Amino acid sequence: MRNAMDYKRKNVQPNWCPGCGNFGIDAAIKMALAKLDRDPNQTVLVGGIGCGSNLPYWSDTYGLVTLHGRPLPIAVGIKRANDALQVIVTAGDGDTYGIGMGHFIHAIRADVPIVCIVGNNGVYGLTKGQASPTAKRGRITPSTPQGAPYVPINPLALAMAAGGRFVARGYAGMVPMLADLIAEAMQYRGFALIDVLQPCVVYNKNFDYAYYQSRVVDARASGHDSGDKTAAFQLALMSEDKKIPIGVIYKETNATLEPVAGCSFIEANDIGDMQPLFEHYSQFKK
Ligand SMILES: Cc1ncc(C[n+]2csc(CCOP(=O)(O)OP(=O)(O)O)c2C)c(N)n1
Ligand SMILES: [Mg+2]
Repeated sequence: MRNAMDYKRKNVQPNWCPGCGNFGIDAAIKMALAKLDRDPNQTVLVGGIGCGSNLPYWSDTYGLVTLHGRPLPIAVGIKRANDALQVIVTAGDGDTYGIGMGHFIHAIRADVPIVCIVGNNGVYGLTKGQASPTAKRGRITPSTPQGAPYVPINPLALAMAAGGRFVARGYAGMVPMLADLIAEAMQYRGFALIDVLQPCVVYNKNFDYAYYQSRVVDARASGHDSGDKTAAFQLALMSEDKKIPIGVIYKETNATLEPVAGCSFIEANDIGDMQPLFEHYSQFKK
């Protein structure tokens, strides 16, 4: 059996600020991989650009740090090419819900079995604290000196509205629980979103560990039925001022829906399948 340290890349240390919530996410991913004894050679972490997106650098698995907003289509491509791989996206809220929003919606619709872990810190951490799409309205940041003017994105409600079948919220300050959540997502045969409350102790000081610690509530332990989509929407739409439900919010268990994993086009190495296409293209040759 492997342990979490086996997935840590040797001789490199994360460049995150002391106290960054990404340390908790990083530890939880490695604990989840160990819990399921995943082979590092069959595991691919894919990041975009940002602090959370750098996570593949510190991991002794396969990994890519790609382009801002683009880890999802790349991860979907990897999984379609080789369904045996455990593919995990680690990216920020700016990356996923801002520049990558179109990909987010369509990756959910594609329902390819990958795990998408989003570090939701309310800011663009790497570029020094501008408001992200989840920033509360009125928040003063370097890019919003008069207060963030837009309505914040609700990632969980949005994911369910797009057809998401595994929609969860984690908290970076409760690592063993987050590890269990990630392990559950890793075993799900469909696209799995885990939006993680991730304190950025440098650029979003009001939303620190103390803030979340006093508000997070384990949804299932409090009686939530994660198979009930209406109840799940109610939790997702709940005001977060006093209580914030965490854990699996919605999980569709309808086994009749077979996700689209693997891609017959790539598997088709028999030229016979491709013949009509080649013939069609050959008429455009010079
Ligand atoms: C196309 C493009 N636009 C903008 C940037 C600059 N940039 C780098 S990281 C980043 C935001 C990162 O925020 P988030 O995804 O929330 O990650 P965090 O650093 O908070 O973990 C931006 C705007 C970029 N690298 N590429
Ligand atoms: Mg961010």
